Amino acid sequence: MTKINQVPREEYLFSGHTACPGCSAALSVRHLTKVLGKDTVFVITACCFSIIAGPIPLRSFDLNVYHCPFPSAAATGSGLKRGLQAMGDDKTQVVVLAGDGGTFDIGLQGLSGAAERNENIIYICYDNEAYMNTGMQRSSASPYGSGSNTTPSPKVKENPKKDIMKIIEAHRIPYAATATVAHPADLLAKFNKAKTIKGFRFFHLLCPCPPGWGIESDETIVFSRLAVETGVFPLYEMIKGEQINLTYEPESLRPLKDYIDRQRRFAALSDEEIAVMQKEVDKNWQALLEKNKT
Ligand SMILES: Cc1ncc(C[n+]2csc(CCOP(=O)(O)OP(=O)(O)O)c2C)c(N)n1
Ligand code: SF4
Repeated sequence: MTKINQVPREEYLFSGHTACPGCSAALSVRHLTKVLGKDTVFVITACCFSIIAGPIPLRSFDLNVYHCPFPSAAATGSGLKRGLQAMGDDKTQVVVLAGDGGTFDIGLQGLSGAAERNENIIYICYDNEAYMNTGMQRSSASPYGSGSNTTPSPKVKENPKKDIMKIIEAHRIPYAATATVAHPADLLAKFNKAKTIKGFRFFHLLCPCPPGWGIESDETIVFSRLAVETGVFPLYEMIKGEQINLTYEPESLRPLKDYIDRQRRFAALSDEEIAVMQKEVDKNWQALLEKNKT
């Protein structure tokens, strides 16, 4: 299933859930549930999805959801999967769903442990590049130059974004991939592939967030696409931490400014600072092209 008209019609994330209008994280996970189907249980750490899933007795997922403390998501998912297997259930997919705060920062140790043990779970990091649920504080996934409530303009974030895929690469897990909802066929193909693989599988989903990024609610797809077209967020998959396959390659990269402009979080950036960022994007893109095996 790689064509958008082949997406299953079943819905496992009901409309009327409490994500903000235009939330690309909710849309990505809606696609994921359609691919994985009913034999799925989500482990959700504190993040926007704790709210989107709904407080008991309300629910927006037609799937089992297990809420866990912030740092323990990957460990909780691992235990749940092993428990299911001990009961003879091999088919239920255990999916950890965590934001960038829960992944890059607070859950990194548990994530590394589960990846190193090659636990048989899928870990989804939806990266909106800040702690959005608690009012937009910077995380280690926030890009250099971005404003947030803890890095208010004009003293915006001075450190570069942590490269989570390089950390994952070091664990040599069976499958890891980047994806965005702007390329739904690519996203679905990767979810489908992950479904057929055993062991630890990791997804890094870039998820533009209208209130956090200062964009309109109908622009999340636009900015997802611009992130890919400018080389800020390349689409690729990684097999066993060795083989890297670019799954989409723009004919030529668009200037970074096209992506930066119109996002309120970057409003304080000067042209000189954008030029520094452009150099970094170009360097990372070249390094990826050299590793690309397709
Ligand atoms: C150990 C711990 N520290 C802090 C919090 C408060 N908290 C709840 S949600 C959240 C932000 C989560 O950010 P992220 O993981 O990026 O997900 P997002 O909110 O962006 O969806 C924080 C800090 C908590 N629940 N537990
Ligand atoms: S704050 Fe951002 S990530 Fe959270 S629900 Fe709203 S749009 Fe989605």
